Amino acid sequence: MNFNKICVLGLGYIGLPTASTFATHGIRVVGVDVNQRVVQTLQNGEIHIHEPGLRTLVQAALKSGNLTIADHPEPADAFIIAVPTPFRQADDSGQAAGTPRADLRYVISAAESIVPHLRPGNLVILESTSPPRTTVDVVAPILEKSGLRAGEDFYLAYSPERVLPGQILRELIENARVIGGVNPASAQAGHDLYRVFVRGKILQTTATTAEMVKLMENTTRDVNIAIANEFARLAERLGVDVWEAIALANLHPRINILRPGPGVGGHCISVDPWFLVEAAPETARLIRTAREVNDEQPARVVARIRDALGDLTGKRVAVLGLAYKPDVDDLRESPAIEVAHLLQEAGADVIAYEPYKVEHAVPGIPAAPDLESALKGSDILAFLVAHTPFRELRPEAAAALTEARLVVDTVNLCDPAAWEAAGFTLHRLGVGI
Ligand code: SAJ
Repeated sequence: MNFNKICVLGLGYIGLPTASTFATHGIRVVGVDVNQRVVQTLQNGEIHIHEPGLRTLVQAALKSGNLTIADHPEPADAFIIAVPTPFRQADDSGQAAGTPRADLRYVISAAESIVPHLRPGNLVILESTSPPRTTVDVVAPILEKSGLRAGEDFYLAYSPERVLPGQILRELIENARVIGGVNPASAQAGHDLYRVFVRGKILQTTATTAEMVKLMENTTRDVNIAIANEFARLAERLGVDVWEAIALANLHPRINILRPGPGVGGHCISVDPWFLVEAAPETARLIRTAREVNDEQPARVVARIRDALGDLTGKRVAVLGLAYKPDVDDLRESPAIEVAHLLQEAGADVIAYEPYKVEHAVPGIPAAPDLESALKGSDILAFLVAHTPFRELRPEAAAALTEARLVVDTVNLCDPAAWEAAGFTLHRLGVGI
């Protein structure tokens, strides 16, 4: 199949790089977003999200004339839906109390907006991470309101995005891509579209398998992080240094234990496993427990800070790092922010320093303009993200900036001997005494 023009609905972390990459590969692309601010920002040649290399790519795509930005779809050969699928707590849906459910309203309204433009022979691809069966049970019936039949009159497929924030542009092109069609012809049409720029393998399967693949990937990572966090708790109980134990265990050729930490953040791994729990709560028991273990980590970090400091009332805590993982500026679903809020609830006076987003503007969390202002007057330093600037901080330099001599290290970035030699007492997550 040949594609001259495509419409990408949703210009976020996935839609914008995808739209721009198609455009720089010679396809005419209409990038659609319902948010007027996003539309205007892009029309002015600016971008609203941070990702290395994205600004240059978007500007090249706009300059080529192949990428245009609009607030509604128009007729095209293919439509790609890349809108968010957040999750919300259960309501009266009959799910066990507290089981978050996928919120499909953006997927539904994007599919509805395509209906008036859908023509025989078109291809529609859903990329948003979704509960299994969404493509066949939710998206197909909406598109069929056009009078056309999915798989017969138009092609319909699911293709998960698997790119790592911070490396999106490279991984978009190089990663293997899974395309699941509602029938083989739809998977083939999806293959033909992504072949335009994907250099990795393109593997064809069914739509529901492709949905499941994506959820299994992120769930596996979540469960693996949960076991690392559980090992850290056991190590604290048993008087073991979990970091040393993990390093030794990982010498085994078939073992790769991940890193414990203050919790699992970001908009994917902390969300996607719930889509499997939602699909079969009575079956997805391990998955639910792993989610709960990881979600408890921020409270455990606060408990460690309390162990070090005693009553937190009025104590000044330098929260070092707010991003959801090292060396990114993305604060979405960040466990570090939850730690900051829990500290405040316990009466602490929190000052946060995020080197990649100095003016972070998280409501209620005061931002230090630099490390010096964060450290000055603090009673304790809490390292919550293993950012490179923190890794490179020399303990003598830190000691010169603050009277505080207590450090809580939740990400194993402090060399214990060096920090202790500089006069600090170190409390390390996952290290028992
Ligand atoms: N984390 C740990 N310990 C570890 C590894 C990670 O606590 O050993 C934490 C991080 O600090 C962070 C969270 O887990 O808070 C998630 O970070 P991540 O780097 O594991 O993953 P994401 O969310 O940035 O990207 C993931 C990737 N999925 C997998 O690696 C299976 C990416 O390929 C997906 O495209 C992305 O989710 C997504 O959009 O679904």
